[in-house]
Amino acid sequence: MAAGVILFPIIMQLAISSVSLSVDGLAVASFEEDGNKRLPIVISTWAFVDAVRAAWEVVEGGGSPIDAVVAGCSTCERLRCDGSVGYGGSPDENGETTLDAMIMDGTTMDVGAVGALRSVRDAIGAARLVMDHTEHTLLVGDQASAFALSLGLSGPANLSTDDSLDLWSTWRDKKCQPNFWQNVIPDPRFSCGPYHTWRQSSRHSRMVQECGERTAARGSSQKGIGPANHDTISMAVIDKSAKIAVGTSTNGATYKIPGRVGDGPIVGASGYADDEVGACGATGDGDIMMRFLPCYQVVESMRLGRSPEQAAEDAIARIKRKFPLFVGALFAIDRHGVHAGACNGWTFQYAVQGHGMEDVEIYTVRPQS
Ligand code: SD4
Repeated sequence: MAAGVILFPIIMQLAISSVSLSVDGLAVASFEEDGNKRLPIVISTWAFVDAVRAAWEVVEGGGSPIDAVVAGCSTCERLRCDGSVGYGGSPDENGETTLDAMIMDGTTMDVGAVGALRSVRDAIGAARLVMDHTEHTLLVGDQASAFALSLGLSGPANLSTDDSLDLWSTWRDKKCQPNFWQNVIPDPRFSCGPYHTWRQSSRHSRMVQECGERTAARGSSQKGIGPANHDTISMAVIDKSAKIAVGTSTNGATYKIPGRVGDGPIVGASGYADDEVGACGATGDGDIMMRFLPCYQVVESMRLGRSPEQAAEDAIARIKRKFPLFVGALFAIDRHGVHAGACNGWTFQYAVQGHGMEDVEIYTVRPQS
C-alpha cells in the first residue's frame, strides 16, 4: 500500500459482509442529514490510491465525471495496477494479454466498451472513443483495435511483458493448470490442449461424465481466481452537481481461453450509473458475475429505496445463492455519496476520496465466514 495511505479496517460482519461505517467509526449519515456535502467524490475497487487521486484531481478541479473516470482508469492502466489492469498481465492460453474496458455516463446513459482489445494499451480511452464517436456500445477484438488506432490511439503496441510471458511459460510447464475448460478430453485437470468434445471421439463418454462431476463442484478459486490475479479497477465519480460516471478497465482472467471477454465491458455487470440513483462498480469472477448483472441490480435496488449497504449485500447474496463458492465484490454509492461494499470468497477493499477528505481512504470489507 502506498505510503501515506490511511488504512481503516472497519469491518461489519453482516448478512454477507459490508461496511457502512465512516472512517471515524460513526455510522454514515443519511443524505437527509448531510445533503450533498460529500460531493464531489471518487470511489474505486481495491486500494488503487494513485488512480483515485488522479480522478479526484480532475473532478475537484471542475472536470467532468467522465474525464475523471478516464484519468483514474488510465492511471491504473499505465501503472499496471496489481498486474490485473493494463498491459503485461493475465496472459491467455496463447500467452497474449488482451484488455476489456467500459465507460458509462450516468446522465445520458451513453456507454462505450471494448472487449478482447489487442495491441492498444489505452483500453479506457478506446471505450471512450466508442462512446463519443459511434452509436455502438461494444466493439471487440482486432476490429476494436483497428477502430482505436484509426481514431488516433497509440499502437500497435506489444501488450506482453517479460513477466507475463514468464507466467505463461510456467503455466505451460505445469500442464496448463489451472484452466477454464470442462467436459473435454484430454482431461483438462492433467493436460494441456488441444481439447476435444466427447462427440469428436468415440471412446471417452465415461471420462466426460467424470469431468462433468468435477467441474460442477469447482468454484472461482479452483480456477485460480483470487486476489493475486483478479483485481479489476471499476471506478465511479460524482461531481458537485451530482452528475455520475462509471468506468472499468481490466486485463481479465489469467490463462483465459483466447477470445474470452469478461464482465469488464458488460454494462450493468462491472459497472452501472444513473444520476437519478447512484452507481456501482464490481470486481471478481466475471464469468459468473456477468450472469447476474450485479451493478444494474444494485442501482435498481437503490432506486426502490434500499440503502447502498442493503443493495450491495443483496446483489452479492443473489449470486451466492446459486454459486456459493464464487469470488467477487462490489461497491455501491448513492447520488449523495453514501457508500458501502459487499463481497464473497475474499476480503475486499475499496478506495474513496471525497469532499472534505485529506486524502484517499481505504475501506475493508470481509466476507462472512
Ligand atoms: C474478469 N472481472 O474479467 C474481471 C476480472 C476482475 O478483479 O474483476 N478482476 O473476470
